[in-house]
Amino acid sequence: MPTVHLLDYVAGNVRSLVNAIEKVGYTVEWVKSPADVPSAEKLIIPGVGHFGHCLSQLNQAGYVEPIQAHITAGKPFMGICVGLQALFEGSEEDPDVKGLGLIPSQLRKFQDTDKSVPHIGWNSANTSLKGEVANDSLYGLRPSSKYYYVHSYAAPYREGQLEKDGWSVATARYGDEEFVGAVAKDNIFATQFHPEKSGAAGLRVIKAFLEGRISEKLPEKASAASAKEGLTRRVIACLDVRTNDHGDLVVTKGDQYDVREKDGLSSGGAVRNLGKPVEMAKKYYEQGADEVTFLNITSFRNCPVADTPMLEILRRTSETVFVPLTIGGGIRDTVDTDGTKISALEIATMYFKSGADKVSIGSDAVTAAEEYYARGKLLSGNTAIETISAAYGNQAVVISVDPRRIYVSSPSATSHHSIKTSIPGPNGEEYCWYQCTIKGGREGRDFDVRQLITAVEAMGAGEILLNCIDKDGTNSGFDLELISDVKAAIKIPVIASSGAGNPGHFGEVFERTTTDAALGAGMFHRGEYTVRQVKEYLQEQGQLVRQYEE
Ligand code: 1PR
Repeated sequence: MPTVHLLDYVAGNVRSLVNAIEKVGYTVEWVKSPADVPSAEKLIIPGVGHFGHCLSQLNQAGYVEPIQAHITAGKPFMGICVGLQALFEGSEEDPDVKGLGLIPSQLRKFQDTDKSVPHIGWNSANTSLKGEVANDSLYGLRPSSKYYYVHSYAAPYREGQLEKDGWSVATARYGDEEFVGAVAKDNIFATQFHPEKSGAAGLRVIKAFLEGRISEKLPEKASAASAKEGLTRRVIACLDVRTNDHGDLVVTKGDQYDVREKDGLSSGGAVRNLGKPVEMAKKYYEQGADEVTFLNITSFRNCPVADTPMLEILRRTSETVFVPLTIGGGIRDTVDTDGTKISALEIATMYFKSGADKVSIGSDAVTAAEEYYARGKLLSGNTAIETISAAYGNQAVVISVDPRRIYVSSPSATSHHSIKTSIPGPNGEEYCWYQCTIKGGREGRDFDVRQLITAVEAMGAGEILLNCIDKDGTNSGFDLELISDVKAAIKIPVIASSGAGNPGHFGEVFERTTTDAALGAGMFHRGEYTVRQVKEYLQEQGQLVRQYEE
């Protein structure tokens, strides 16, 4: 098999890139030291985390010169995400750190006045080719396709500026900001999006780079005429995974977090078994899910951390599922079965190396946020949120919130942030506050969702997975009041979760709130609706969605 050299300089989450490269028929050889670079024919630099962190790592390890020599020698070079950003002179993210300077401009942070930052999700990469080549693709990029982006900083696009220096550019639009999605010149190609996480469209781009197919005619149906610009509505499938009473790992689903079968009026039967995690993830990928989330809802007690069955599930899933994978459950500092202390960062690293792109933190985030307030809103620097986001970037840290409504007769009846609700409580109460819970809803805290989300945003979380115990498994639609209240308080993206029972509920949450994504579980697992049906519905309603590509 032909080979490609991959430089993993931050112990990053490159499993999915390796899988994508292998999927298109190449094998990966690792660049382990600067001395390996000259023997590389094709070189890929993926980028994870902060611009400054990546560039300083490259500098300190002595990679900058060999990379420049590789590029000057005219050998194929590809940069991904921060790997694209490295080509620029510098970034607002870390003004004191220099980029490679091949492109004489700076990266800027997206404005967050009217949109969430980071920019997370599926967006375009439309080439600015003009004239005779206007209908050609650049490294397999198609105007009709969408690609997975996740970043807070971007190179603003100014028409003609890069082109005058011989660069071909593909752009995307986020709100009213147009930015560089990909660039190419001679032997250099770089993408701000993650092709390895962009389904078949992304695999096509990796293959075109590896095969040196810089430009070719676009198939007619993929032409610019069929393209719609902008970020799509993100639809996520969620799999709650746990061991059943026979010790098998199964996908389960609760009603208001109770995952046991109900026998007549009483609960407490067997754990609901809705299928096998790896097979179900693949099925949802093929139905067009934009992301797949696994929640390990029992954290597999009494098992050495390195043998956690979830690692194997991620390894196998990431071989066939080329969209972002999130894993939650048990991400916290812990003591292993042999007494060794293991940090949350080490656990997250194991998950990333097995194919996860993001980790989701539930209980530990509540504890960390409570401590943050107890310290007078001071960061400690050593919480799971802070350590993981420092190493892998904010976008890799999702906070899973498990709130429950507490009804009150008036706002003055509680010290917590409350809302007026259109769904009155059991005694006709017109107000409620949202209580944070831990341990899968088993323990309620004297702490509200507003306190939690503002604290975790300050601590470096990149996204909120907003469940709602009252709505979970009810098929009655999302808690729109909760979602709107959370969206109003923070800038990081929010994934609406709990209560989806049909495609109309997805339409409703995107129509009536500014949520960034919506997640469903039970309605997909029970086979009542497919992810494709949800997307078809959204499209009929005039919402922009990503189409699944074979
Ligand atoms: O606290 O960091 O160890 O993480 C534990 C994780 O496991 C948390 O993310 C928590 O939400 C999750 N979890 C714990 N117990 C349960 C349970 O159900 N007994 N599942 C549980 C939470 C909720 C959603 C669900 C949506 C959509 N699952 O993820 O998928 O509510 O469901 P629907 O569309 O069918 O209504 P830690």
